[in-house]
Amino acid sequence: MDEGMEATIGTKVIKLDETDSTNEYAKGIAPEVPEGTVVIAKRQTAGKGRKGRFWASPEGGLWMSVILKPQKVDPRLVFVGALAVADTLSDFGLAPGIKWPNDVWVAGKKIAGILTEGKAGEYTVLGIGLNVNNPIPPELRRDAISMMELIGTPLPLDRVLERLLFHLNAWYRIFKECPDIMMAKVRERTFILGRTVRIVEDDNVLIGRAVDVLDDGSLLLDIDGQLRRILYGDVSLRIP
Ligand code: BT5
Repeated sequence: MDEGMEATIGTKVIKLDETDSTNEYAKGIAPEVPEGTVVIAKRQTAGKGRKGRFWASPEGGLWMSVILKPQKVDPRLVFVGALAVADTLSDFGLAPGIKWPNDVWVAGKKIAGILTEGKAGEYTVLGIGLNVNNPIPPELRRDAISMMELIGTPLPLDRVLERLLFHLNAWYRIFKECPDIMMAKVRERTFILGRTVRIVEDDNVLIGRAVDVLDDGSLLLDIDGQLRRILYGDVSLRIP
């Protein structure tokens, strides 16, 4: 594909009132649609996080999936989403931080989550859930927050989407041209560095100090003076 033909994220946007999960919908159409196609739903009836965890998706939030067709599957694509969300939040005057590997937090609470899924050699679906004007279910209120709650007034969802698409395009381009530049920004935006964290992977728990995010996207952990690389996967990171 030559420069002039480069796909733009959001040229084609499929807007739905309701679907089970925009990631599922996007995976269903991915082979037939051009790269950059976006699926967005007002509400999801079965919004999901990693490992099939539940993602609360009532009306008012931004629930969307971007269909990408990179040359090869790269776990660092999740950071294209995290950085674009973080830049969008900054545009609205908020101070976001990335919680490796796939969350964006503001004021000590989760405001967005990213879920990438794909089929090797064919497509990657970059799912983004951002709490904008939606209510947060009571059981999540201790750990989750919305833009409306932080800013004190509802926001025009279209405007948030427009900023997000702008930043997604910018970061996807940087990712393709020079992923190390993207990773430098991830490092800058990652708020857990220097802190003690708990990594939970199935039954295995590791406690250590988060030292760095490496260029391949992994997290460097200092466990009692021993450095250990934690690969991006289905690990959860908690702050004790
Ligand atoms: C994630 O998973 O954070 C990825 C979430 C991706 C959601 C988007 S929405 C559009 C697209 N379509 C989908 O079906 N999914 C994507 P994970 O790291 O596993 O975190 C899940 C955990 O976040 C849950 O177990 C809850 O504790 C918490 N959670 C659920 N809903 C939330 C919400 N609305 N805001 C903040 N935290 C939430």
